[in-house]
Amino acid sequence: MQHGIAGCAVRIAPADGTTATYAGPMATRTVNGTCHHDCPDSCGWTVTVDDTDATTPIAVKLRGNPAHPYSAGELCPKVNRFLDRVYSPDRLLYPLRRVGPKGSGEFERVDWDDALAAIARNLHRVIETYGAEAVLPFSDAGNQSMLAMMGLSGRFFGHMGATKLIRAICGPTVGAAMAMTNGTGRGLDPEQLAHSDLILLWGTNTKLTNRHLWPTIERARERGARLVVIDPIRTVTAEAIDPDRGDRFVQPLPGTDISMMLAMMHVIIRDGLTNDEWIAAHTAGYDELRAAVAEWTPERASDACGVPAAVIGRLAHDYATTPNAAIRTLIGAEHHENGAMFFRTMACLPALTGAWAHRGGGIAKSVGSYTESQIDEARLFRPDLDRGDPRTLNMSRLGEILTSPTAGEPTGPGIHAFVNWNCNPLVTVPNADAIRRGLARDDLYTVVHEQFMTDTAKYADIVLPATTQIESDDIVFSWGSLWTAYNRAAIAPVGESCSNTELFRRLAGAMGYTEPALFDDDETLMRESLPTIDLDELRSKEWLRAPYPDDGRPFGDGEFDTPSGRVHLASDDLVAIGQPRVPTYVPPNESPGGDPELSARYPLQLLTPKHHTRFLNSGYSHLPKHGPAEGGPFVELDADDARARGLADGALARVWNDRASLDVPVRISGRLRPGVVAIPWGWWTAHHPDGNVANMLTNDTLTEWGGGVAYSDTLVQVSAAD
Ligand SMILES: Nc1nc2c(c(=O)[nH]1)N[C@H]1C(S)=C(S)[C@@H](COP(=O)(O)OP(=O)(O)OC[C@H]3O[C@@H](n4cnc5c(=O)[nH]c(N)nc54)[C@H](O)[C@@H]3O)O[C@H]1N2
Ligand SMILES: Nc1nc2c(c(=O)[nH]1)N[C@H]1C(S)=C(S)[C@@H](COP(=O)(O)OP(=O)(O)OC[C@H]3O[C@@H](n4cnc5c(=O)[nH]c(N)nc54)[C@H](O)[C@@H]3O)O[C@H]1N2
Ligand code: SF4
Ligand SMILES: [Mo]
Repeated sequence: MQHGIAGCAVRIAPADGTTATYAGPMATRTVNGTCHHDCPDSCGWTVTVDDTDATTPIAVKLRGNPAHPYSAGELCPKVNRFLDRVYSPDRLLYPLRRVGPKGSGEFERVDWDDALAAIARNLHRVIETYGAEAVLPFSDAGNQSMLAMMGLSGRFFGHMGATKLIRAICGPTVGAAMAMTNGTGRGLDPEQLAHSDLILLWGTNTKLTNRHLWPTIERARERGARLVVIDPIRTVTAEAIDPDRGDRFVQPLPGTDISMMLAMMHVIIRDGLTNDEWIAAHTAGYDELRAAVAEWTPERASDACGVPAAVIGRLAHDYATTPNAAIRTLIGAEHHENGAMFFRTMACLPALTGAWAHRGGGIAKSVGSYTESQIDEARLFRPDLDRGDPRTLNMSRLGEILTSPTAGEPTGPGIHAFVNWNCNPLVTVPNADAIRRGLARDDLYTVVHEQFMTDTAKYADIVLPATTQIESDDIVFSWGSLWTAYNRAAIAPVGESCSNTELFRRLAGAMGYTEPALFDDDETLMRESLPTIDLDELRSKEWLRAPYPDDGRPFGDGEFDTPSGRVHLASDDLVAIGQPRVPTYVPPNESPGGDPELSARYPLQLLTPKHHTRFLNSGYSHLPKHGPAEGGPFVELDADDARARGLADGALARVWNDRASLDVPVRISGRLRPGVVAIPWGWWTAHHPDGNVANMLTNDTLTEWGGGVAYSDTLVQVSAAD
């Protein structure tokens, strides 16, 4: 943290709507922090704070911190306006009690003591009537800092004996999938892509979702590296390729890539491009894999994935003849019924060519497996405090959990209390119309801790105000780079808001709990949970790099984390969970290759991707400098699909399936294959004329293993809206 005095004249509108004026020079200081968003970049920022009124320091500027080792001074169009969020007139500043029907948004202000007493009374009532498993804690990575995401909530609900939530809507499946092949989810540090000669951006939209990695890719390109983007959408990242330099865009149909990977392996083996020495020394099950891919000619794969056989053949050759070829992947491809097999199969590719032996070769995914491994989970979560062995329920099945008459049966009682923070499920979780019906239940007691009156919060009995990242200290473990960074609070909590850890201390007190570990302060939590990180050093240096091999190669010695130390091209662990030993392509059930009857009724595959540069998930569409600037939601169609339905550009279309329907204007584009449509995700009910959202259409089937969810396997029909 730097201190300084600056004589600038800045005007800001304080939260109460009054205009502050300054008679003289402001007394300002700067405070460094780290972005908390669920984004791989975890950028460093600097907040300028005006201390003129010593009782209420005000943040007047927030900019990228040029000294940050990864983001190097740049933020993004979401967070460049972060102070508009902090001081938004719509920010929740006080506890609220619902006075109108659920969903109406009618609330009245109450004080914290009354709010906490009401919550404790109702949670005790539910626990006494149905048992503690009738309480469902529900959160995700709205703030992915350590304290905000992992501090105290686990202890609080564990001590209560509440149902445990499987939070796997984003990321865990990728790691669980790769582990079936390599014994670990570890991979390349993405910054190693700078050393690669061929980079496959496979199911990731780097320029939009991971923008601070782009300079690394550009460095590789300056050295002559070629780029291949593999995505069912011609994204902004796909637009960045240069075919004249040998770059390529490959456009499979959603959920079909495994067939293409199998065919690539077929070609690599058929054409003698394998690294036989490396295979013999470091893999197990090669013969079985070879037999499995023998039938997967590029022609057969082409029928499944829509990519011409010649393109698959060329891709296989380019990949196998570039020793240090790198695959960069992130989350997008996980969201299919075969999302785990996608990554398990992908992990076989570098094993056939020995790419891991070369600097810049291998697979780069989330690096959370390096950074977050520095957290001692037993010390942070304290499972020793857990009461009993409560059931687990998967967050992606929330609609079903809240609406089935015996929600949660047969393993426990229905859900009667819902405590939600760090997540806006009505907009972000699939099959959201069922969630809405569930949240509307009169017999469900709902508490939401939020910064804004979200679609979900409108269904709460009590809404509690949450701080933003500049209002409390925390530590951010990046999953896009190896840097772990400190976040220093720049200002005091705005209004009566409180941080997530403070929320759970208050709730524990209100519940009458006496276990001391439920009341640990933030300093204790940070000091005790990080055995390999010196907190004072982290604070003074501001960021520390997670341990990673000096030569850049995570498996340079060819030793993997499987029991045999080898890459498992065939895997007994998969058999143990009812999956095939070798990579296998099964089309998603909700896809044209899956259920013919369903796809006859709903012939179009719907993607609902992250699309807008000014949005981060569901968190910005409601803000005046974000939503209106992005122009509103739409459904994107190929020209032939639109013409076949008599839909002109801009016409209002109805997109529907058995789950829900959504009215949205048509945008005809050349970015999609025929048969694939896309609706950008992140808009709220208020942004749609029919009061629905994109996730009301999406599929909540889980991935084969790893607990992920298949919202990108959604079939719909589109027609003109009446
Ligand atoms: N259709 C479709 N659905 C998707 C996706 C998609 O691409 N398409 N992506 C999926 C993915 S990858 C993810 S990660 C999820 C994200 O889903 P969510 O986790 O719901 O996403 P966010 O919008 O990032 O954050 C949710 C809320 O957290 C609040 N928040 C921020 N900081 C704090 C805090 O410190 N305390 C509290 N209490 N609240 C805070 C914000 O105000 C915001 O309303 O959505 C998934 N759903
Ligand atoms: N601007 C912006 N940035 C963000 C976010 C945001 O909302 N807005 N969200 C943040 C979050 S929570 C996350 S998890 C990351 C996600 O980062 P990414 O994983 O890079 O992003 P996604 O858009 O989820 O998915 C990437 C691509 O996968 C493609 N895809 C879908 N299905 C398939 C398939 O079957 N095969 C192939 N090859 N590709 C497929 C989609 O079309 C999409 O272009 O982004 C983060 N960054
Ligand atoms: S949302 Fe992502 S890109 Fe934007 S400032 Fe935060 S970490 Fe950086
Ligand atoms: Mo995510």
